[in-house]
Amino acid sequence: MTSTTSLPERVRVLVVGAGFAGLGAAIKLDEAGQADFLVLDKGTSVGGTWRDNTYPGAACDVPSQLYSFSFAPNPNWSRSFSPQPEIHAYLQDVARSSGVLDRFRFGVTVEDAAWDETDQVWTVTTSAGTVTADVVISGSGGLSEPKNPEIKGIDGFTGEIFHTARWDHDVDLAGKRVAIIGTGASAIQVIPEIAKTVGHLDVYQRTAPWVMPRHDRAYTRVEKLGFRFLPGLQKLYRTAIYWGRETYVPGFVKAPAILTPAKTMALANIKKGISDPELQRKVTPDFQIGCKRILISNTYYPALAQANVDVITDGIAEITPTGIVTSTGETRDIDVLIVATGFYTTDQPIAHHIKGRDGRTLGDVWAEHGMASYKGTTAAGFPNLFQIVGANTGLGHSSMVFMIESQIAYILDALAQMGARQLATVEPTPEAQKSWNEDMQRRMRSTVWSTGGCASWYLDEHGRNTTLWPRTTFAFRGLLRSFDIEKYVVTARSDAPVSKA
Ligand code: N01
Repeated sequence: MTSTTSLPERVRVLVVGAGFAGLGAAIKLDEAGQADFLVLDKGTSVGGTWRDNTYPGAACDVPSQLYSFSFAPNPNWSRSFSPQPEIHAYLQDVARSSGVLDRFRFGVTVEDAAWDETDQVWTVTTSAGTVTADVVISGSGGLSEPKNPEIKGIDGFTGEIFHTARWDHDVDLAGKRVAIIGTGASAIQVIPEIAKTVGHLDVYQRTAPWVMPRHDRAYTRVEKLGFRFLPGLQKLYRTAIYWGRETYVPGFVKAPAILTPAKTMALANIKKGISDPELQRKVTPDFQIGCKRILISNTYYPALAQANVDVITDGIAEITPTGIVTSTGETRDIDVLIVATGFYTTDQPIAHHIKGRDGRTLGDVWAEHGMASYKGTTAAGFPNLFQIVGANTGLGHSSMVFMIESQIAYILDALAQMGARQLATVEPTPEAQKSWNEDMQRRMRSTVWSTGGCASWYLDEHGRNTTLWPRTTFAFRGLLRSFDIEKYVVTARSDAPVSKA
């Protein structure tokens, strides 16, 4: 992979991030003949979250068939739910075969981006120098900045400590006393793997998650041959899974009673994996299923039932140099502390480094009214900035790749229209953005995410859901099918301001 850090002074389009979003954007820019673009990533290869999350047990909890670009099907999936190394390998293969890797610069951290109103360009400061760009496409990810818990004494812990998203493979857990904080999607994948080798594992659970059975299986030889030689077969699988999810999920979001059978299955999953009634009680959730992401695992509950694993539901009062003290005063010494405490979602650190037309950062703007955008992709006051996986584009039920491809198509159309109309800038009108966000929040009010009696990373500090998409993915695709320039303020290349198109 290219790893040089020499950057051009100026490019037409700068793409930040080399995950599904950045790679997909690069391929489509290339296909569209947009020759002058550059992709920057702080890591050493493509892959984004699928490069960074290397914890034991890391795997996709969305079916493999949905986890590829529509233009690059992957006949090599080994299972119905792909393990992380396979997804990372897939993205590397796609990057290599698409021939765009010479536009990527790895090991380059984007530090700041500021809109220059005089020259109508973005000035982007990076660890390898400054680049100016007419257009910035941010593909830095909605779940990419790990969030460490703010717990008294944590900085003074003298043992090994790391976040699941930054797994320290140099630490050998065999025989060690290990604690893990968190029981979300990452933790429930890690726990069964490490419970096999650690001496003792303390699982600090603040909220018990709903965990359904995982219908995972290895693909048969016949299926694999079919995927390779009958491309239609993979398309059929993919379409069936999409439609299955799309018809069911929007219903449960509004009418959680639809999930009663799922709740029954999740409760049976507890009973199947755990025989101790006290432990069963501890891990039984106390909120409406669907309010938080529904997790899937066949191995999580059996791992919790192992003799070398304890589930601790008392709050954490303090972390000492050698262990954890709970709110009841119990102290447990440990050698290694793993934090599985999630990511910055509604207050993304990168937003504080993107400065718009009036000198305020996206973070400043969001601090006032919460994360907001137009169509999850553009933002008033931030000309020529396109964010893939922006506000209200996340999914709990289906593939983000579908959403990402929808956004890429919208951005490519924006660039095409800018070219055809000789425009220097495009920026959504404040009215268009306001109306879009009001519609999002109106739709959110009656969803299980708002009414289900849980706190989750979907909601911001004001209780607004600014992360998830409340409709079908097909509706999203329809709305982003073409760049609706009438909702944008544009300026002509001559720099003469032009009123609304
Ligand atoms: O993070 P989370 P995650 N003290 O935020 C607890 C995606 N993903 O990394 O529930 C004690 O969900 C917190 O407790 P509570 C997926 O979209 C996908 O697991 O807030 N505990 C919770 O238990 C997912 O939703 C895959 O009460 C604290 C946990 O830490 C998203 O990433 C795999 C605490 C955080 O759970 C995030 O998942 C993995 C504190 N101070 C992840 N702070 C796929 O398979 C937090 N917690 C595709």
